[in-house]
Amino acid sequence: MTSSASVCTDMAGTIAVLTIINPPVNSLSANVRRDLVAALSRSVINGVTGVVIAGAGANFSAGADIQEFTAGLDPTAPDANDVHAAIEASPVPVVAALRGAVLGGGLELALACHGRVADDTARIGLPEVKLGLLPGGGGTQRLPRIAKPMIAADMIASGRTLAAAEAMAAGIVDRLGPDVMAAARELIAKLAASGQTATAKRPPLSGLVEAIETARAAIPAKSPHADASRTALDSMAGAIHLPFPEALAQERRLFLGLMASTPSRALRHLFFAERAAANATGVDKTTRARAIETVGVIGAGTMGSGIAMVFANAGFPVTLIERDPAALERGLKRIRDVYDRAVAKGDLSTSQAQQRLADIAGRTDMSALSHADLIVEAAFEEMAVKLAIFAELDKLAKQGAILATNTSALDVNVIARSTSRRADVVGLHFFSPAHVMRLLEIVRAEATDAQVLATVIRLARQVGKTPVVVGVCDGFLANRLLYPYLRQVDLMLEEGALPAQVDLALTGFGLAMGPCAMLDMAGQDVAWHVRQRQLKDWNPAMRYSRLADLLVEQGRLGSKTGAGWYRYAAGGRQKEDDPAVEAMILAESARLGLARRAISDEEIVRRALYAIVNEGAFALADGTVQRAGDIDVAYTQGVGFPAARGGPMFWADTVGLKAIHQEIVALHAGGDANWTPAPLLKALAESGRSFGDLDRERQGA
Ligand code: T1G
Repeated sequence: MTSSASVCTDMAGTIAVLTIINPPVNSLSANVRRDLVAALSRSVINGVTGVVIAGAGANFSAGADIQEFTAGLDPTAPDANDVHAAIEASPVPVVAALRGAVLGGGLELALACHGRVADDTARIGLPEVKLGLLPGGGGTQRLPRIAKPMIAADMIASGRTLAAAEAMAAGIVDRLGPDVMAAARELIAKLAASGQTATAKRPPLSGLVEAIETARAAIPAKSPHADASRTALDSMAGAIHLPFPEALAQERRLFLGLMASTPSRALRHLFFAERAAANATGVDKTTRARAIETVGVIGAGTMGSGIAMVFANAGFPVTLIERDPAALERGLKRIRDVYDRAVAKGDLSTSQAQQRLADIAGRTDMSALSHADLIVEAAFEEMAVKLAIFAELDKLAKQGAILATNTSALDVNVIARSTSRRADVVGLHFFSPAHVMRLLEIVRAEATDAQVLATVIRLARQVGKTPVVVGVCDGFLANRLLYPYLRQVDLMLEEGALPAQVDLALTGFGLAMGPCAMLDMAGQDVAWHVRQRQLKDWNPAMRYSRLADLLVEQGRLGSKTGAGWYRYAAGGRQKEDDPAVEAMILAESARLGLARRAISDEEIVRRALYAIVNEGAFALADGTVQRAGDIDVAYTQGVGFPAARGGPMFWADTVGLKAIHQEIVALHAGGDANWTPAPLLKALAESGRSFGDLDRERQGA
């Protein structure tokens, strides 16, 4: 065995086995590319009869080292195309042995080999578009020469991953079997006998034109990576019109163009921010987690029934508690309806739905939770109700059980202090609908134990949620930053805008839903309760609009009552402008003596989003949130902020904190304390630093 830093060479008879060693996912960094080319040429010089390329550990390779793109590519190292050309020039067969992740540049490396074998752990795909990129190492040229065109075009445009058997059926994998090394040796023998063909020398498979058009038509208009998908297909079309070397050069140009684009920088930022968000102070990979096998959920309302499905969908037995049989039956029916719809849409098989339903046991007696490892309280959003439940849980829950509350704004410290096991209490704030929204705010109370945090962070990922750890404050993170955002919306309605204009301006910017439609969907009464609580110690220097309160006083609670900022046809979700609301707004402007003025969409976007950014800076300063990246993950996964803009804090960095701070100072000069500039924003702006710089500084600290 000979070994260089990241590739070790073993001999199996006359076959050289080159193993990539670059934990945790064998990304193809500059060193790996350099060492692969060296090991390959050394093997050929030594007269081997074949070469197997494999990955150390569970994965073949997760592709190019994404960090390199941000840090800047190393011009001295062979690039991916150089590595692939060396493989294709090999006088002896080169076979890739695939296990685990075979993604992006990892698959491109395998496609440049003369053959591919895999076991059933292999997950095979070109997910580059999800990073706002395209396969820049020959993937758009070699895949259509190997795989069925429809599948090839769909893989490249959607970024979806295939299981090993699917990849075999698509023609990507030549052999499937538990022992990839044995299969690789057999394939090398066969290729040595029949002669190997470089993938680049093969013609693209027929039907590619239609396949590309079909994939192009299937690109969702609102996809955060729609541009990258279209560009990837443009590059793929090169396989039809251009000789391989020219098509490869075109692919490279298009790749570099995307790499420099804001959407790709934003999506790469979110890739790492999502992983960083799972790291909380005092908790790391060595922190021991508690075993969670059984889960209890208290309350079968909209949130409780959704949370029960989150855990049942991940295979946990769930006990769902309600105060009486009728309420329990309503909750169980809500769950059955969701699964029935999923079966009807083909998202779930009947047996899967039945299994999940069987995993949810409804009870009306809390003592049924005495064996649960985790109990999530999702009862009515009132402190007295929550304290009564936690008092009972304190008595009946087993020692070491984690007691979680799904409150969206109440003080988790107060709830924890009401028990004798404060260290076991944590907030788990799911977003509605809980079984759909990926964001999970993990609210760390003053006494929450590190083990409890480590447990729920890992559990969140296990049930398909993205954890963001936040501190206790009014509204935690996502809602806290929404409050000033919604205040600006109401104030702009007083000054001259109308609900439809505000929503169109922000959906035009890329938000999944405008604030007026969002509050109508969530319920105007929910936000009203929050405002009533906040008004108890309101700072009179902050302008307050009572417009949304007027809606509630008129019983316009949103789509559930058929009217809010908009009116909704009978029971429907289809909204339409309501002249009654316009009249109410104009009357309020007149009552305030405000001369209504034209407000541009740009002003709407700036004021609404600067309010979020400013409050985000306050939250970063007071420790509610550790990283600006956490805010970006929370807003792109929980509040519908466009991922292609990277989240509010990343977006603010693209605008420039100096300009934002200057505008906030100007707005504040108007006398409204809503625009009190965050000192942290001021400091960053004056020192020419960004939120990204702040995160890097804090990570390095
Ligand atoms: N580059 C750099 N770091 C990577 C990485 C990569 N490609 N993939 C993962 N990591 C880090 C990640 O940040 C984390 O670090 C650790 O590895 C474990 O990852 C030319 C342009 C493989 C399915 O898009 O989808 O090839 O937080 O927590 O849940 O055409 O990682 O521990 O410090 O996600 O088990 C295309 C990206 C690249 C695949 C494993 N490839 N990776 O999931 O672990 S672009 C991808 C994943 C490209 C070429 C182009 C997942 C995974 P840390 P993890 P996991």
